Amino acid sequence: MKDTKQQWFKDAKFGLFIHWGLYSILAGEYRGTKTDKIAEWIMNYLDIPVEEYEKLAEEFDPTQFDAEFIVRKAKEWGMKYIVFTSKHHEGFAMYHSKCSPYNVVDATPCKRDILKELKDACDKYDMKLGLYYSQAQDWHDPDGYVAKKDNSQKDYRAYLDRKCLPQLREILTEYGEIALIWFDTPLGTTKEESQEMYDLVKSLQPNCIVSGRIGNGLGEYMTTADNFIPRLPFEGDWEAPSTINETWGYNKDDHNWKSPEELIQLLIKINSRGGNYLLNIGPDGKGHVPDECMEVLDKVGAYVRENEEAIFGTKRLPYYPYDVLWGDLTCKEHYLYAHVFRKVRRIEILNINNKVKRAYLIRTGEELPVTVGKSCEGDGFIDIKVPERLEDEAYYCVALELEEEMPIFESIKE
Ligand code: H79
Repeated sequence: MKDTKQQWFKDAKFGLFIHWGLYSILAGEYRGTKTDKIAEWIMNYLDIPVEEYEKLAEEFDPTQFDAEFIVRKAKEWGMKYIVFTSKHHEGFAMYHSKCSPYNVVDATPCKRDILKELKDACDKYDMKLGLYYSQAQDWHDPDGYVAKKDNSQKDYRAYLDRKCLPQLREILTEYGEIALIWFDTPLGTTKEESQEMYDLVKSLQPNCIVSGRIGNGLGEYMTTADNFIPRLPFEGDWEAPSTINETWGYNKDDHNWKSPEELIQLLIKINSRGGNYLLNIGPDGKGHVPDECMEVLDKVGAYVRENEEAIFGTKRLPYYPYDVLWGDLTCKEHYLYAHVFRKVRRIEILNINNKVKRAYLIRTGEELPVTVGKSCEGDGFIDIKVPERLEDEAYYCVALELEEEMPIFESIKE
């Protein structure tokens, strides 16, 4: 079972992923050829030569990027941490690296240390900042791995010593406290090499969490596959990295945004199974986040903020053999939370052998009538009457304060 030993991570439940790099300038199209694959892979997928791709840096001038605005928004959406791509597979550092001139200060006209801007904003608004770092794939360094290509002639050790390890050292020493390092795609990294990276992170910042994808089983929490979640409650610390549309890096042609309702349901489902939802935005080459994306997140954020007590700090729901058809459940030690996603007149919950002290609508705090009894089939049964004015509404949450501590589904264990 994975354990970060960091209470903030266990409580967080909702985080913001930011994918931003030179690929954001291309926005899914290179010299008239479009990619319908994840847009940050465009260099690899369309075989763009390094000498061509690296010229993009000369165009990087994100006049619309405002770190404080993004951090304020994440806060407003109820998110507890941000993970930012300090270097993606393309190899371009989004901070002022001293060991590779291929970075956002030395190779661009804007000369802005984006990581510094974000970290300052996070500190100002008391937001945790974690960093994505592509440890094995580096399509710019001649000895970095490239997925789906022949890597047999690479001197990976030389790349590790020249770029990966020194850059990890930089991001962990030059920018204050870093909440976590989000490694990705270890490919041919050996167990010893993964261990070396792990030890380096911990020697520089013992409280910095190492994500699931460092490779060779070493991470401190489980990262699910991109856009996948476990079907059942899953023990230990875990996180589901997910997209709002179908790409991580900005793609101007991808307007397939999930609705606020879908995203809220996914968040609650992930939380009820014990995980954190790490939801991605991809700013464009100018640093602007698409308006449609912001509008969707504003609506998700309104639900999250209103019902924060039923999200932040919740625990994995004990295994429960039924889904409720009107919504979903989350819980804490003495609370069960009914997230209502459909219009209903009553909220019925089966198989709860626990006394309910009171039920209240989180939005207003008003108490709702609740009956606890046995169903005709003999199961424990909770029945909450929804106020008439809410019968035509959905997306609200009712809290049940419980007499005894969870777990509560005792009849299932028999
Ligand atoms: O950062 C995001 C992705 O870029 C990264 N993980 C998330 C968080 C990631 N790295 N590798 N993968 C995802 C697997 C990707 C495989 C493929 Fe492809 C990329 C399959 C389709 C696109 C390259 C391009 C190979 C086939 C097409």
